[in-house]
Formats: sequence, C-alpha cells, structure tokens
Amino acid sequence: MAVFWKAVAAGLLLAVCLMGWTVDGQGNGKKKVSGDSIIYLGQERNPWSPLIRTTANLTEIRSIKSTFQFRTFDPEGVIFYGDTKNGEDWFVLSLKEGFPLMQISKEDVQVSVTGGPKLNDGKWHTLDVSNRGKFVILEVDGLPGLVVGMHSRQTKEVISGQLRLALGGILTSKDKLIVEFEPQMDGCVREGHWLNLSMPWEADADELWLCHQNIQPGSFFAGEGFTVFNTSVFQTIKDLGFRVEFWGDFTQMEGTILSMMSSQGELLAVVEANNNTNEIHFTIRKQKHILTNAVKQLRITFFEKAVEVVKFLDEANTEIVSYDPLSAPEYLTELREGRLAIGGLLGGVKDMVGSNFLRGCLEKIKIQLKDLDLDSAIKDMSASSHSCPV
Ligand SMILES: [Ca+2]
Repeated sequence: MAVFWKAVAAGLLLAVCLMGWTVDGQGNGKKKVSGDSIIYLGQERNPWSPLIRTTANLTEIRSIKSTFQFRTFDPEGVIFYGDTKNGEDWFVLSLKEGFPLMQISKEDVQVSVTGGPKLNDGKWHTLDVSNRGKFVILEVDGLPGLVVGMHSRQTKEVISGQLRLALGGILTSKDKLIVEFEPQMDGCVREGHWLNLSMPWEADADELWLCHQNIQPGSFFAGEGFTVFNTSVFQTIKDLGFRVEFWGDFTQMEGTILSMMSSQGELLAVVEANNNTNEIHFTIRKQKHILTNAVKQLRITFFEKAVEVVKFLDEANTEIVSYDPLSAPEYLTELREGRLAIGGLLGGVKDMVGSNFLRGCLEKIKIQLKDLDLDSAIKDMSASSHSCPV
C-alpha cells in the first residue's frame, strides 16, 4: 500500500513541473517533455486521453510527495492520474463544481473524496499530494485540503513493477470511476516535482499548446474552431421561447458568433461580427439585419411569432428590436430540434463543417438562462472553454 501511494504521490509531484518545456523527438518516436514545463491541459484530443505521460519502475521511487501549481477557471475536468499493476490500482485527481475530487481504487477498496477550497478562481494554486501511512493527503496552498484514509484486508504490497503517471487524462477505463465527470480541463499546470523522478515525459501530440500568461473568465475562439450542441439538450422554459445571451466586447470580435440549423440542414439563424464595418449581422432564415457592434451584451429570444433582440449598449441603455421569422409557425420547433454552434457557421447536415470561425472572447454565454459550458459540446474544436487571454 505504502509503495502504491508513494508512487501516486510521486506522480503528482512529477506531473506539474514543466516550466519552459520543449518537445524533442527521441527514441520510440514519442515527443519528450521536461517534467517542469508549463502544460496546457485543454489541448484538443480524445478527451480522456492524457496529454503527457511517463512510466517508472517502483523500485526507483524514494519520495512520497508530489507538488505542482495549477490554474483554471474551469469547474470540471481531469488533472492528474497515476496507477500501478497496469491500471488495476489507480488514482485520479480532478475538479468537479470547482472542488478537488480524489478517486482511488486499490485492490478491494474504492474511495472518492471531494471538498476543500474551490480551485477554479483563475489564480495559481500549489497542490501537494503525499502519502503518510494509511492516509493520502492533498494540501492546497500549504493548508489541508483532502485527507483519505484507506485500509485493505489484503496485505500484499506491490514493490516491483511499473508506475504510470499521466496529466490531463486517465489510463484506465472511465467506466471504473466512482464519480463521473467531464474530462476536458481548460487549465494549466507548472513547476511540478513528481516524487524523486526526473526523467522526461512523453507527449502524444507533435506540438503542445501554450498557456496564456494572464487570463480572464470567458470562452476564447482563436479563429480556428467552434463548438456544436444539439439544441434539444437545452431545457424548455414555459413562455420563454428559446433564449441565447452573449456578453463581451463585440467591437473586438470577428466571425460567426452563433449559427443555428434545423435537422434538415436549413440555416435558421446566424449572428456574425464584422469589425471592419463595426456591424453585427443577424440573419433569420434569409433575412439579414444589421446592428451596431457597440454593445456589451446581446440577448436573442426566439418566440413562436417573433425574434426579439435586446442590445445592451451600456449599464443603463438597452434597445429592443423585434423581427418576424417569416411568419413560419414551425420555426421555434425546428430550432429546438436542430443544432447550435458557437464560434462558427454550421455546414451540411452530416459533416457539420464550420467556417467563418470567430476570433475573440465571449466573456459569458447563457442559453435558456443557464451558463453554457463549452466542454459539454458534442463537437469541440480549438476553443478555450473557460479562459480568454488578457
Ligand atoms: Ca471542463
């Protein structure tokens, strides 16, 4: 048991030590990454797949403590994973609703524990995972965070074999998790010290994306991708119709903010920003309307017989415009059974290929009065779900 925890703690230590990392091709063709680099965990990939990983022999592990720094505005996602016995015994550290969540499976015992301080405030926090006797301890910024005590009737200790460590994903089946969560984590890890291990980590990707030096809450689109949702996942609210709200500096945006398509492939609504003309183009079916982009917030509500746009010019001033969606009574139904994209223009029915990708930061997005988490999209390409560069 002790060795397992030692190994896990070592892994934690090791996982976050990547300052100024470089990726070099070596040996088995995998890219090598220094253990003390800054690592951006939100890079696009199979969402459960680790961004970087490493393997060590248990006999090499002498330290029982891993330390790293972590920064995010994202309330949910995987941070760190460690295992022995080829994934039979494992440890996962993630966030859920902003709180740290540890899940551990060791022989006949499975535990999960959550609590401590919320970590998704956009500040760097120092996390420290260690093993003391039967306890696994997570400290946050030098203060006690989570403590798990585990006792197994099986006394056989693993003292040989391999320890695997991974950042930003897991190496066991997600079906084994005690508490389910969405894996994508728009966060960064740095200055990791992983047990006493110093060997480089392996990256599956050829290039690792960079962490922004300073961030603010929001969803950042770099002009290279968009996110897609089925409209039916958003709850129906009596008398509300269908409401989409955006906050941000629209004068700094360029490209498609919103597109909505029926299940038959007809574009029902498109909102595009043009910072050459300082306009926002709002198209309902084939009718195009032009709005100023000097707004702080845009609220679009689709009703049965009208589409209402509220422009929030500043704190005190709003303008309301009402449009007729060509008097088509099925418009709202088609909208609710179709698809919705943020940051790109939906294409054909099957491929959902996007275009005119958005460049800019949407500081907040609400659909049907609830904050939208881009990590819950059915298709997600190249958008930072919870942070914008400052
Ligand atoms: Ca997330």
